[in-house]
Amino acid sequence: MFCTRVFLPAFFVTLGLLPFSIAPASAQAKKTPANLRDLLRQVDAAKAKKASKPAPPAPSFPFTLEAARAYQKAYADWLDLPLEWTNDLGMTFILVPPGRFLMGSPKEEPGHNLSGYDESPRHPVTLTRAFYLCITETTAGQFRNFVVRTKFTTDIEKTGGGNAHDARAVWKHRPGTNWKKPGYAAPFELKDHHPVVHVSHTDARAFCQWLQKQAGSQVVKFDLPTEAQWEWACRAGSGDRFWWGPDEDRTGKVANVGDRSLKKAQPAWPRTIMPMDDGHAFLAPVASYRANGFGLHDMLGNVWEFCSTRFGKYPKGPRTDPTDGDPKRGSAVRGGGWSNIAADVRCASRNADPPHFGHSNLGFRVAVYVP
Ligand SMILES: [Ca+2]
Ligand SMILES: [Ca+2]
Repeated sequence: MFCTRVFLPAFFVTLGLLPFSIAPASAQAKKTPANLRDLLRQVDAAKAKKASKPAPPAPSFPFTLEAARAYQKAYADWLDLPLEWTNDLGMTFILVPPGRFLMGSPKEEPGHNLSGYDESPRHPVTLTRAFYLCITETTAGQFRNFVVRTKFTTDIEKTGGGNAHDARAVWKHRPGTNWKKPGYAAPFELKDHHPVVHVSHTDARAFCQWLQKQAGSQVVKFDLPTEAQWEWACRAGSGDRFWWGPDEDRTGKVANVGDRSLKKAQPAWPRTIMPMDDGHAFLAPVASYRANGFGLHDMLGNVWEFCSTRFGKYPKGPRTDPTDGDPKRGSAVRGGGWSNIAADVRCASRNADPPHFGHSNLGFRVAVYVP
């Protein structure tokens, strides 16, 4: 189930003709996966029921990929909620259980604070509630469906273009770029299953609000993850630089980063690149790379992801369910993208962007909160 890739036929998505009960093709052969209506029914039933036994304890951090999967499954069973479910747009959400972890990175971690956004001090964070997180970044096809149905105009379209790299990796305002035309400096054909880019934090939130309206229920809440939820979900038990361990990837199988494929497409790219060929110079179709311990793809790499909360300096002490950092700073963005190397694509790497900013390596992922 951790390899589930569910994409709607481009035809339906492009025309906005989304049958209400369409089941993802890959799932039809097997057992029908839970959908939003199943989730709402189970949330209702779970609310009426009293817990007969205590919640499964979170493994002590750090923990292994196997422990992450076992705990996640046990927690979903305990809540009497589906481990994963898929909405009518083909977005699959998986349960991320609560727990305690160390957020940020130690000073000796290679790449620590490289972007100028402070990852210190590493501090304990407790998340008290389970939530669902989409196993992939939001795709261009999913976003197109929203645009077609609501006649939505993105911030970047309003301002005539977003930010994109030129052939020499200088990123600047590029007139005419938008979510349909990412504006890469070498040939690229945007497909429905690529992550959407050139969307602002405001646009991402509008998409979540539309999903909320489509759900026809206020029982569950669609939003972006908080920065702390994002890092806990990305780590999936890992206390290392990456969710797969302490070492930079050399296989090209776990994250889409700035590598030899990028250099081949853009020979004048002056920045350091990763030594492997991961197969994608720019955006990769979502879920092209291996999932982490919680079954989430591309938490590191492909596109940076907006969080719901604002960037801010970390406190010295422990925190529980942290929300906004500094209200004067931009929204936290996480995970690094196709143009970055390992130092920027770590579990603790941070960045921040203002509410109407968009870029060709910046997208988002949706979270769903259950009562
Ligand atoms: Ca790449
Ligand atoms: Ca990502």
